[in-house]
Amino acid sequence: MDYESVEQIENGILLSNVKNFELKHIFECGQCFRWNKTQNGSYIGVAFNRVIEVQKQGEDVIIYNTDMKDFNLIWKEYFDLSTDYALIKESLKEDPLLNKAIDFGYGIRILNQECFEMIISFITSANNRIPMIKKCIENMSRMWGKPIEYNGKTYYGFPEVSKIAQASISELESTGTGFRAKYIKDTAERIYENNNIDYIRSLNDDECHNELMKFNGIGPKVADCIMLFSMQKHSAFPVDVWVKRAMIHFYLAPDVSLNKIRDFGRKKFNNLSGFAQQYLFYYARENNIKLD
Ligand code: 8HG
Repeated sequence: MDYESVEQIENGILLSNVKNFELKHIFECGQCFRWNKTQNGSYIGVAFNRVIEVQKQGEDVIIYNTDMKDFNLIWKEYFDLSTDYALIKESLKEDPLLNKAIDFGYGIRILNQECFEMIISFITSANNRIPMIKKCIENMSRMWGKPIEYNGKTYYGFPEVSKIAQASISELESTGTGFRAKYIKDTAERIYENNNIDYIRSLNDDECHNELMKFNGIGPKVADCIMLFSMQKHSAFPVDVWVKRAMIHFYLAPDVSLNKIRDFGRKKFNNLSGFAQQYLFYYARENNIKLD
């Protein structure tokens, strides 16, 4: 467990002596799209139809606008607080090449986010840039999500499956998703009809990956992101251009297809592949590494 104790405070909860928890690393490592930094250095985000604000004070973490009930029900798992990241890092650091990436993003934690939201978010992510993906998701939430007030501002929860399934393609396009609008609608319709996310999640990693790829707009990379960020499947190794560059940079892996790099990474890191991928993605993107 990566914190010592938790207590209720006036407008939230306080976690003391939290280890392996850096706000910038967690919220800016590419895994989430609904978190924004405030002027005082805290981050405000929307998840599970709630708005929370997270702040670090020394080794303590304060989560505002919540209570012990929601902490135990939602946030403890959302922030993956029962996982000992020191163990994961120690094990991954046996590989000396990953050291540099881990030292750089030492406070990363994999967030356990909502499946449907991740499915739609990562369909939106295909050939897209993170600031644009964030805008699309914000627009969808504004159009079909539940309004939530916090500190005089209105935020919006991520829409229910039915809302996106029933939206028109042109409405979906108007959120900025472009050619992905029809995939989003089709996938939401199928999930609405079959109600099969829990089933897909219950499958083993390889079967889950195959099943996700049956949806329109979900290829190997998008399926891996969904599995890693919302289904706790840690053998997932999503390879985008940044991870590809990092793998070539660190491992002198040959410049081959994304699928070959995926196989190479999964063999190397096994059930810690997803974590390794996140340290690599963050390192490569923040340092803008290029191949020479
Ligand atoms: O966390 C991520 N890992 C990987 N491998 N790819 C990601 C993550 N987050 C994210 O948005 N992407 C994709 O990378 C979306 C987009 O295609 C690109 C942004 O640099």
